[in-house]
Amino acid sequence: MSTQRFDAVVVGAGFAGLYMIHLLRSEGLSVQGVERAAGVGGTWYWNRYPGCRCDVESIDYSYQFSQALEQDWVWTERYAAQPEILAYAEHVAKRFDLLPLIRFETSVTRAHYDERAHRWTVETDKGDVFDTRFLIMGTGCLSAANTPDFPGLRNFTGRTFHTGLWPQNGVDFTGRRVGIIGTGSSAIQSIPIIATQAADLTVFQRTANFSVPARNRPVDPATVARVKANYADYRRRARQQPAAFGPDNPRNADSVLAATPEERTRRFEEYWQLGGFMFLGAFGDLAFSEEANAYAAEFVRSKIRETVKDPSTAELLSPKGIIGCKRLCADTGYYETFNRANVHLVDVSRQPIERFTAKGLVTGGQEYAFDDVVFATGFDAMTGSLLRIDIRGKGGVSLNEKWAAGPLTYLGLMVAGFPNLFTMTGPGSPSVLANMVTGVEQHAEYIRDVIGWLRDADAAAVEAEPHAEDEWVQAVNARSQMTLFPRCNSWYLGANVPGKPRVFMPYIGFPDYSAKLESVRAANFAGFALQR
Ligand code: N01
Repeated sequence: MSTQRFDAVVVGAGFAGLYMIHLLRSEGLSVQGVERAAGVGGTWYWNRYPGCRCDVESIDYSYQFSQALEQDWVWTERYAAQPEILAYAEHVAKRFDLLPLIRFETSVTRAHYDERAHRWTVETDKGDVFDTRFLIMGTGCLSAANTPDFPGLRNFTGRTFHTGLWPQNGVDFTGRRVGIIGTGSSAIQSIPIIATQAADLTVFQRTANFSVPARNRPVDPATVARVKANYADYRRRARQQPAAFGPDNPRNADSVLAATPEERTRRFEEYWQLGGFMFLGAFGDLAFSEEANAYAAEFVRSKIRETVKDPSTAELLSPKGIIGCKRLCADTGYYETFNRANVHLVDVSRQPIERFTAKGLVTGGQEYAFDDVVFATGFDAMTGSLLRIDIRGKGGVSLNEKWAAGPLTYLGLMVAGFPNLFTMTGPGSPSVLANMVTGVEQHAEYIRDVIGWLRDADAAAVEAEPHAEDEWVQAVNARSQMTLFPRCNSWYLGANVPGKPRVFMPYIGFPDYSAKLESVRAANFAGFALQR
């Protein structure tokens, strides 16, 4: 196949890739999008498991670059479900005529930088070879599915599914014996629904997770009308929030430690009723002090004990650690599901899953037989989707080598030694700790501006300066140390993937990050070096 030349190749057609393609084309660049899936939507294309929905409210979880789009699109639920978000991504792709620019069912396998030409050679599994000046990775933070390497898995004769790679046409569990491994967000959303279909559902739990009721409901037309009447102001206020959403959500700054027991309970109850992440806004010190956090954790445990009838199951479902350290889950009827006679909970914290057999799996010396096993075992987060591609920068150094001890980036956007390569919502940016749609829009616009700066200067390439990268990595780390985030084995730290370096990857605090981007811009893109 002959080599095709472009100004930019954008990898991924999720929310990040779609907007990046749109912006670069508007700037007059020739752009080729490449997407592994058969359609757009990224995470919302692949995660089709029952109950899948967003934990950021739909009023926030949408693009803000087009006022017409913002006004026209109508969400039906407070927390949009996967089919609706996928329909939105498809609508955007059609409305802005992006589909002709994307090659679907195609995965990028290699990307090597030619230092003399200042260009990337990009190869795909379909045999394409693209010669491009800019390479922009919109490959997602939670798109490399993680299936543990269980011995004997290949011997299992039943069906297996991963929540993050769910079959296009859904799965019928009617009358079947189903096992599910994991109790993260994906499991907590899917378990209540699978339980209503399956003859029997067994949940294998290694670590109990904190979950709060989502309190999902149809959108309130009055709220939507109020927000849409001045969406720009709503968005501006949202960007000032730590996670870039929910500007109208009540948040308290006062300390739980200063409250009386009655005040504490009243406040926690009030925030429990609001639903979702808002619970953690009940007091200002929950993310910073273990002593403060323990009160919130105990409140949730008391709710679990109230809800789950069998005391030993309730005890097993009660998380021991810091609430909000692993990502808080938002559910619809999760704990209630364990009151069903056809649902069983198996603790694999002390006796791990040993192996699979033809009939099922073995733990604690006991074999459990299944027709279907669901892996709700998460993702190789933030770096996995980048490192599975053979990316080589200057001197033939691979990204895998460069990141052997953990990801190194400047602003989560560029990597020293890898000119003209951009990582959208990369490690070192707020990414998964903020509204992802707002994060990708911010990055797409910033990348466009860095490229514009390069073109105005008639330069050949732009690269992060090593000292700027070092300082930024330290800043990201120092920030995380001010919080409780590093104190548990979360995927934010890579702790869920055996052998992955333990480094806290996202930058905490969207407003400070935005201020940093703007100060870098004002200083003529300090920390980025042009090459001629
Ligand atoms: O994955 P997870 P997820 N044996 O990594 C267990 C987003 N998301 O797909 O905690 C037994 O959270 C593992 O146990 P442990 C959201 O950001 C959002 O659920 O490591 N168990 C854990 O229980 C979320 O945080 C939404 O001990 C094993 C589970 O598998 C992120 O995606 C919905 C195991 C993995 O949980 C990831 O969520 C869904 C083993 N060998 C997802 N290996 C919403 O918007 C792993 N586990 C609401």
